[in-house]
Amino acid sequence: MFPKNTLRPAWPPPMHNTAKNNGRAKVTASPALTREQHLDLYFFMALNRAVEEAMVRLFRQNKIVGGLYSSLGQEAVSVGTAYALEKRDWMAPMIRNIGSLLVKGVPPRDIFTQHMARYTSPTKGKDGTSHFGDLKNLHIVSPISMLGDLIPVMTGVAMAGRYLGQKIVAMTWIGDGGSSTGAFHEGLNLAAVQRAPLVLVLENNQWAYSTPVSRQVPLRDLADRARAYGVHSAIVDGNDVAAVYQTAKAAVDRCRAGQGPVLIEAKTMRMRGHAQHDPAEYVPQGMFEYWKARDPIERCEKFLTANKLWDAKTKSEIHARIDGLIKADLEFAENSPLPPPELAEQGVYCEGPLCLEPRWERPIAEVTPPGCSVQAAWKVSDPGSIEAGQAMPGAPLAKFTRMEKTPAAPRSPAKGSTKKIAARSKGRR
Ligand SMILES: Cc1ncc(C[n+]2csc(CCOP(=O)(O)OP(=O)(O)O)c2C)c(N)n1
Ligand SMILES: [Mg+2]
Repeated sequence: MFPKNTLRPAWPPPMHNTAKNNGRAKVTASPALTREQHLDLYFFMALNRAVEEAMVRLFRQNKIVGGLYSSLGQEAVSVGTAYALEKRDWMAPMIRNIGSLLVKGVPPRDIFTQHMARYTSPTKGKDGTSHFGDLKNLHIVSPISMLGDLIPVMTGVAMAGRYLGQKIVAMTWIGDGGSSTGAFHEGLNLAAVQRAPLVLVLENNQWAYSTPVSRQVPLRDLADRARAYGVHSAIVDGNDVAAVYQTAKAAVDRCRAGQGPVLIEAKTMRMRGHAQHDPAEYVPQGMFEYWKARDPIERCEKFLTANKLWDAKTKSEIHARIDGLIKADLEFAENSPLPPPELAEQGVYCEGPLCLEPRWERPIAEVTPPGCSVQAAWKVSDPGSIEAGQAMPGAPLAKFTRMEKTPAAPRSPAKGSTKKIAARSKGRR
């Protein structure tokens, strides 16, 4: 048990000071963003929200197959971090990172068809959530449901890139809850010791299912976990998209320069329940209000207006573009068929150049039936049940032979008396 006073209250959350970065060395500031970059970040956040709003409507119409997880209020984290990656870089998103998929180049239609399990989806209707990737073109590794497992996987991707001399950076995301898994710690340590070019975004959205951070970690800042492994870390206001981007860009640059992995803790808030089934009644209402007032999209809008980076016309053009995209891609998804039944047996195993092919050391014919000289079955006469000696159907009945009473073998002469040995072993206990 930790002493009570080391647990920080769940709410109100201690607001971090991004300038001081909670005592950490200040992240090297990237050059200020251009107007285009600011508008891009806004576009992707608004698109992220529009895609998810459309999917909530689909869910209510019973058209979504499987779970639907909301990233409402967290758009700046997905968008700002992924925006720092280059085309050649790799990423592995989690369930609340639809924004990062959009930034990397996945069209909304893939996200709709995937969640609706349509034949036209990236997994051809085999999976109902965001378990898909694109290894060939976009360099996206599919999410893994087991929290934390993507960290060693992406460390491996980062190391492979370095091995191939590609100067790539790998990025993945983890939640506050996921940062307590063994795989998180093992993966982070591996990345640290290998100095892998890995950016790990720790999305601290204050909740893991219904557990507040303070009930699972006795730390004020989850970024402190990186210190245990000698990993460079930064804390950023996860609802400020420009700050998220700048922090992520500095981390990516650092990785590319060969300075080892970086962990970024983005403080934000899950504004919905864990998934659609969860009304999140356990969250204090005031906590929602606190974070609603810091909504990343509204904050970005205010910033763009205050800095005269857009006008009403630009804003409506952006939204018209988003509306058009959503309408066309939704129509495409709704009109797409479900997969044909015979597809169930296809594409289950890896095919193509990325597969590990068996290396046959002997001619295949020699080791595969019927030509093979070795019978590929054991001869078993007893099924191994609790009734010892029961014969397998068709197998010859086992013979029961009475054990002959054999005279006991003469004992080797004892070094000490039995009493002495007993006394010695007693003393050892
Ligand atoms: C190793 C493992 N344990 C448990 C789960 C079940 N699970 C799925 S999501 C989740 C909560 C995750 O919380 P957090 O990491 O904070 O991410 P968030 O949902 O807040 O984005 C849990 C416990 C899992 N998928 N993997
Ligand atoms: Mg969480």
